[in-house]
Amino acid sequence: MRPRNCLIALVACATVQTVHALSPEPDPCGRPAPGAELLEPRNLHSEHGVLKVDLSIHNYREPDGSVRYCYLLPDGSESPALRLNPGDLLILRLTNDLTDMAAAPSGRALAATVSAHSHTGHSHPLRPADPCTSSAMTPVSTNLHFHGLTVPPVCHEDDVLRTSVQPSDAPFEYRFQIPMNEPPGLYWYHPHIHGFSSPQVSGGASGPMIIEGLERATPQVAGLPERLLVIRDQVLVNPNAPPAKSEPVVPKMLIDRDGDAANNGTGFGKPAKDLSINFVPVPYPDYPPAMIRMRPGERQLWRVLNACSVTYLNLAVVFGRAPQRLGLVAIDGVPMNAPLGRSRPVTWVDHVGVPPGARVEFIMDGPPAGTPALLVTRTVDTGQGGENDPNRALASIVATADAPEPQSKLPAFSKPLPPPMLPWLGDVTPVRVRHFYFSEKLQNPDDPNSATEFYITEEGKTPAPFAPTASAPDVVAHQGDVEDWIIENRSTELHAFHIHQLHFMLVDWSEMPVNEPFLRDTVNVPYFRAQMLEYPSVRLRMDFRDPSIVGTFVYHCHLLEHEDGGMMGTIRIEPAAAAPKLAH
Ligand SMILES: [Cu+2]
Repeated sequence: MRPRNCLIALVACATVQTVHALSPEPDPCGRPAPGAELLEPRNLHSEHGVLKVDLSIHNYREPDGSVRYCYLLPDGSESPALRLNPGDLLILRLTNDLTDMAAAPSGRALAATVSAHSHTGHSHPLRPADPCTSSAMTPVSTNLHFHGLTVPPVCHEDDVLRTSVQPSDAPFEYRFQIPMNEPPGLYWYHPHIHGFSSPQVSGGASGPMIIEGLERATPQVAGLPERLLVIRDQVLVNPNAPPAKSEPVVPKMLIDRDGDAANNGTGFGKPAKDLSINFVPVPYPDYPPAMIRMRPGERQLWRVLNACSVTYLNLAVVFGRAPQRLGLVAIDGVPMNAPLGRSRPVTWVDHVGVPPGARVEFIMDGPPAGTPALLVTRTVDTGQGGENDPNRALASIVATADAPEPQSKLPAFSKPLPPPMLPWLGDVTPVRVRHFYFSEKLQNPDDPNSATEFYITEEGKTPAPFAPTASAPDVVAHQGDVEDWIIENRSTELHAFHIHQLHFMLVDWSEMPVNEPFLRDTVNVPYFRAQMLEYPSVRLRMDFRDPSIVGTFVYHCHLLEHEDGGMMGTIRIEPAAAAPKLAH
C-alpha cells in the first residue's frame, strides 16, 4: 500500500520529508529493532475500583514514507495494558495529537480545517463539532472501540458511529463501568473511524485490556506467570526484496483488490503485510524472530492478541521442528468453560487460528535448556482473492535459568466465578433466523483496476457499502432475544465477521454442526470457490439478552481494509418492552 499511497500523494510525501529534514522532530512512536528481546506493554492496574488513564494518539512519517500511529502515556510509554476487575470504573481521557500527513507542513492547523469540512460534519469552522455527535471521518479524526466488552453503545462508553474526536478538541473522556458479569480475559482498544481504521491500526494504534480473574474460571492457570503478546501488522519494510533463498520458488506475485500481495496458495512468497510482536518487527524476507527468554520448562499463560489490520494468524510453538501442545483456555476474552461444564476448561491443540481482532489465551510449557524453540504463524489459506499470509517465524524462545520472570503472575488462589445469570446460549431456541452475505464488486466492472466495494448485506436487500449518514439501521432486533444469523461468503476471499457489544456461539460451519460450546466475538467465514455448488457459510447464535446493549452499533468484517471499504452494517437493539408486535 505504501508505494501506491506515495504515488498518489507524491508531492505531499516529498514535501513532508523535506520539512522533516529541515526541522527534525523526535519520533513519538519509536519501535524496537528486528530481533530485539520482547518487552511487555506497561501494566496499568485499577486501584480501589478505578483506573484513570491519560492516553494520547500520535502519528509520525518515517523516512521510508510509511506512517506510524501510537497511543502514548504521559511518560511516553506506548500502548499500555489496561487491567481492570469486573465492576471497576475506567476513566480514560483521549487526546488527539494526530497531524494530517498528506497535508502541508502545518499539519495541525490544516487538520482542524479538514475536520470542520468533513462530509458528515455539521460544524462551523469557528465552532467545533460536539465529539459525541460529530461523525467526522477524516484522516485526523479518531475515537476508541473497546473490542469485546459488553458496555453500552453510547457516547463516552463504546460508540463508534457518531463519536469522533478531532485534534482541535479538548481531551475526550471515556468513562464506564466494567460489567460485573464481564468474562475474565483479554480484550483490546483501537480506533474505529470508518474509512480510516485500517491506516491507524496497521500504523500501530492498538492496545490490550485485561479483565482480571481468569483463574477464577480456570483453576489450571492459577499462579502461572503470564505473558502478554500483541501481534500487529504493518506495511512491508522491504517491499521490493525477493523472497529469501531458503524459500521454494512460488508463482509470480499478484496484487489483490486491496493492493496487497495476493494469496498464492503455497505458504511462501511475499506477505501482504509485515508482522510485529510487541512492536518488534519481523520483516520479510528473512523474518528475523524477536526473542522471548523464559526459564527452562516453565509453564506460563500466554495471552495473545491479533491486532493486525488484515493478517490472519495460525499460531504454533515448535521445539526443533516438533509442534508443542498448547492448552487453550480462553478465546476472545471468554474462558472456554464459561458455560460451566459444557466445554473442557483446557483444550490441548498443536496450533490455533486467530482471525484479525481475535484473542487466544493458552498454557504453554517452555523448552528445556538448549532446545531451539520458535513461536511461528503458519500459512493461512485466505482464498483466491485473499491476501498472502505465508509461514513465518515470530519469536525464538530461549530457555535460560536466569531469564527474567514476566511482569505479572495470576493469583494462586481466587474465589470461583459465580454461576452465569442467564441460561447457556447454546440451550436457547432462537426467536428468528436472519441471512446475510459478504460480497465484493468492482466500482467499474469494466475496469479491473477500479476500486473494490465491500458489502455485508441482509438477504433480500440490495448490496451497498456502509452508509454513515443513513438514518435507519440495517437491522432492528430486541433486547432479550436470541437469534441465529447465517452469514454466507459470496466472495473468493476469507472474511472475519465481528459484532460489537456482544459475543456469539458458532453453531454450523457450512451447514455442518460444530461442537463448540464456547463464545467468540470474531469468526472466519470460509471463502467461495468457483466449483462449489453453494456459498459457504457460518451459523452464529447471537446473544441480544444483555440489558446494557440497547442502542445502535455495528457488525463488520474485521479485515479493516474491507470495513473501511464498506463491509459494515448497523444494528439497533430496541428495549424489550418497546418491541413492536410486527418487527421489520
Ligand atoms: Cu473481509
